[in-house]
Amino acid sequence: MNKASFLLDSQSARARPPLEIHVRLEARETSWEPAPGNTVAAWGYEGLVPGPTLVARVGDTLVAHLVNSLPEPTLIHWHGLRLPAGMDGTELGQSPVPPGGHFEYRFELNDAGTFWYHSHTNETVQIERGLYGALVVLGPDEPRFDADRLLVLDDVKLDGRGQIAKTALFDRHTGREGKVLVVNGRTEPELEIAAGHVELWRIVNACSARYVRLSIGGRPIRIVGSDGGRRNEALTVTEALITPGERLELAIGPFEDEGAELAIESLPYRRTAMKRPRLDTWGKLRVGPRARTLATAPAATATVWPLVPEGPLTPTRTVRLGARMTLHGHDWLINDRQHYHDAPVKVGELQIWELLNETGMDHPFHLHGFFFQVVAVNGVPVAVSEWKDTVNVVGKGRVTIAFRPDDRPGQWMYHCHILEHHAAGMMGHFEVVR
Ligand SMILES: [Cu+2]
Repeated sequence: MNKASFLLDSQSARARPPLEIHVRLEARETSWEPAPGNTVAAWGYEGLVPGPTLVARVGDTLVAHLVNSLPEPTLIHWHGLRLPAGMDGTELGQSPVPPGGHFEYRFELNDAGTFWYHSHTNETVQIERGLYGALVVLGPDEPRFDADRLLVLDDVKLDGRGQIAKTALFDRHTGREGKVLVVNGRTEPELEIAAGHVELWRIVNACSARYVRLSIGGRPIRIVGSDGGRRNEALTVTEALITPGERLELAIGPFEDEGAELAIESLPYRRTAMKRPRLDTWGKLRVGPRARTLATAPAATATVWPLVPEGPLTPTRTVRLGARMTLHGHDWLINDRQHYHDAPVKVGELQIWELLNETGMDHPFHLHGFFFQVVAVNGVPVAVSEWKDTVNVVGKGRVTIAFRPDDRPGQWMYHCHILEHHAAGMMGHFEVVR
């Protein structure tokens, strides 16, 4: 185990007027040492894996200068951000930035929460090699925790020479999972929390396909936030599923037993019949000497009002997640098509989409640019208390989501966040029109 802190400097940004934050994100070849003694050829923003952690406040303007020093085109997608369509960083809104080219992303940060940025070109290669990073946006009235930590989870698949393995045919079907588990780019971190302390942990699942059913030694933990910031009320659990693309904000502690060692692990989860579920260890949390807590109650800071009134739900659209066998393996489909061209939606018009999974495998559904509410699962209404941009749809399952597009017309997309499924066609695009 390697001692780590993963502390986020969330204090300095807290009490200051809104700023324009300028960052340079050069995508370039670099070397990365995920495990001690194992250096791999990687791609990183500013040569780092993950890329620089960006910390900002609601009301700030982020100006990110992408410089492409890779041998192939690239783009940066700002996952979860409500920004103009032209800044979303997909090939729908801009041309890929060629080698030697550059692009300036500029947008205001409207929402507090834990977000991430990543390549949106040839993702199965570019994200796997390290082109991702976190963006944390602080709100005006953040509750106080004894520590604010960021844990970006990723898995890396190495070949026999200890280098990042090439894409295999099987990856296209099941999604790529690697045996090397890294948190903020490092294996086996060991963290310490003082007995009596309550910390905020922001978790990002940056894996290509791996589902994380997170457990901290089986202890009760409280979910205080999700993709779109804080929940209405904290939800106490002993495990939490985080699918690729999703984020969770957790209140960890207080633990009373000084000296205890808790495993940070993911419990077995069966997302497909093709993979045997297994327990994986990400790291360790040691309970250190007792210290006085300064944390305030982490509870309810958000007021998330349900978009849809109680009563029967009539979907405005059905999005079917499907697959078909082909000569080169599987194609992954939306409404029987690869890269489905969906109908436009109108600014201000309530959208109720039924996501219908026709396959036997789970798919994490990601909508670009707009937060949604999960209003029903398998037709059964659920209480709304959070905003999401990525939601798991279990094999043969049905999830109903609702959102109301605000005035940001343009081309947008949704897709499965298992990167290989997205690449193999499980993606749709639609226009938001006035
Ligand atoms: Cu999928």
